[in-house]
Amino acid sequence: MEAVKATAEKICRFEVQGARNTAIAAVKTLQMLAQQSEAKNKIEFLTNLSQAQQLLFNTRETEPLMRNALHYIIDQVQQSSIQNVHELCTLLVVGADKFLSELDASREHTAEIGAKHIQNGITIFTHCHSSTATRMLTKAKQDGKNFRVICTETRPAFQGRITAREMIENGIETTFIVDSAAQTFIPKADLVIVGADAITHEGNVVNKIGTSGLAILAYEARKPFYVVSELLKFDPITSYNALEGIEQRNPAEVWKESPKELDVRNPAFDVTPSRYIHGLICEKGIIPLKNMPEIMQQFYPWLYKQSSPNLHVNQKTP
Ligand code: RUB
Repeated sequence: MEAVKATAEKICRFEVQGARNTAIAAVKTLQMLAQQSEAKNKIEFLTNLSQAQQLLFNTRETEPLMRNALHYIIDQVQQSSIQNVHELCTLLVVGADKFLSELDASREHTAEIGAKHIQNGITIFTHCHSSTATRMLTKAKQDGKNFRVICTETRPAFQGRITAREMIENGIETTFIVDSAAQTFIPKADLVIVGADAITHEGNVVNKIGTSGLAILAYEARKPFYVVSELLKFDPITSYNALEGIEQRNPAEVWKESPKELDVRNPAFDVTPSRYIHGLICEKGIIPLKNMPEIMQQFYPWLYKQSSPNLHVNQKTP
């Protein structure tokens, strides 16, 4: 369990950052746990997996991709008739590999779809660091498109710097701004593209704090606002009337030694209503967010058949 704790700490400290990287790190850690398992029988093996799952789930509240991935992989072991621990380990490792390669294929496909829609000469505004969004922009650049990017620094943890570095390393002309300059710069952009941490049954998108304000600014400036994300960021619990929880991070990230009397808040994410979003660029094409429930039922029906869909208890958004 030490390796699981180490991964959990890295996720909490942002050493692993972004929904996709978080899910990948969690899946790989579960694989490692299975490979090193000393469980004597299936019950013990499943108990170890479930303890690891809880530790990883507790790292970040707003990460349905990680929850969906671990549910999917553990459910396969749980539902199998195999009793031999060694064979169960193989089942888990193979299942996890398959999940990771499908996730990879889905990002590549998403990037191809999105890149086709980037026109020469445009300026794209983005926020925070989404590996899915940066992959799409890099793909467009590799396809020979010339465009500019404006990215926010993304307080308090400055993940926008990761985006800015990645963009210039790929030869994309990039302008870097403080978050509060968004209103000045969105009118200069042609479109806004952000990633997602969670997508709800209603088609609302949860992403890094500040995203919903950008969507409203884009709406006022009459600039299209797109989300680029794997469909598996969809959170099935939102189909059962639960709200997506919003991770509240340590206030010290905002102000290290703030006055004791001061109430410093640090919500990691906010919710952008689907009405501000022109479309979701995903592995199945560019889809209207209001169609999420039907699309998920069609392509990922297993999401609704998880053995423990209520493991994660949601809180109300702030
Ligand atoms: C990162 C963030 C990203 C999404 C999508 O927040 O909001 O836009 O996670 O990223 P944090 P990806 O830095 O708090 O994790 O496309 O890589 O899944």
